[in-house]
Amino acid sequence: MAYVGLGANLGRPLDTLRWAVVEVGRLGTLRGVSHLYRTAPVGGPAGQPDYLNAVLALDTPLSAAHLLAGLHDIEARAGRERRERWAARVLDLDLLLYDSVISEVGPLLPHPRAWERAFVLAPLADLKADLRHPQTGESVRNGLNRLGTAGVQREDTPGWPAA
Ligand code: PH2
Ligand code: MG
Ligand code: MG
Repeated sequence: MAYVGLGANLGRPLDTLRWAVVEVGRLGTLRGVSHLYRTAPVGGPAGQPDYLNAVLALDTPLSAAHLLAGLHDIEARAGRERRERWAARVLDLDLLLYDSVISEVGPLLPHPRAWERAFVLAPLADLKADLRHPQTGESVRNGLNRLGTAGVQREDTPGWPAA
């Protein structure tokens, strides 16, 4: 199973994320869609709009590298422009986990900051709270308790295909 983080804070984030769920689903078989979260921006320039974040679980025949290429292609088709690091963006798709693969080349796995960000762990906990970090062994639930959920608010949105 692969887990993909979705984020957007420019344009029409809800429409973009809805579209992205369908597009990411075409890279394999969707096994889960988290709730949607409205989250305060972490890092980057001051004054950014809030993000909408979610996480998808995907079974895919693609390798991690091909999956990441597919995610980048979807970002590009959403009109993503790569500017300064952590700048506001139309769509960000992050490969968080790919089975329990640990990799320090190619796609970095697990995503290096996944267990440091409540905007990742809160939606991931909707799908699999007992999932453990392949290196540290910390569960998603414990990581979220450690980080706290300040700035991360579940958004119950009609029509969102939630967990
Ligand atoms: N993504 C970032 C930087 N900061 N903050 C929130 N709330 N949500 C994100 O998805 C996010 C962020 C870099 O990818
Ligand atoms: Mg990101
Ligand atoms: Mg990214």
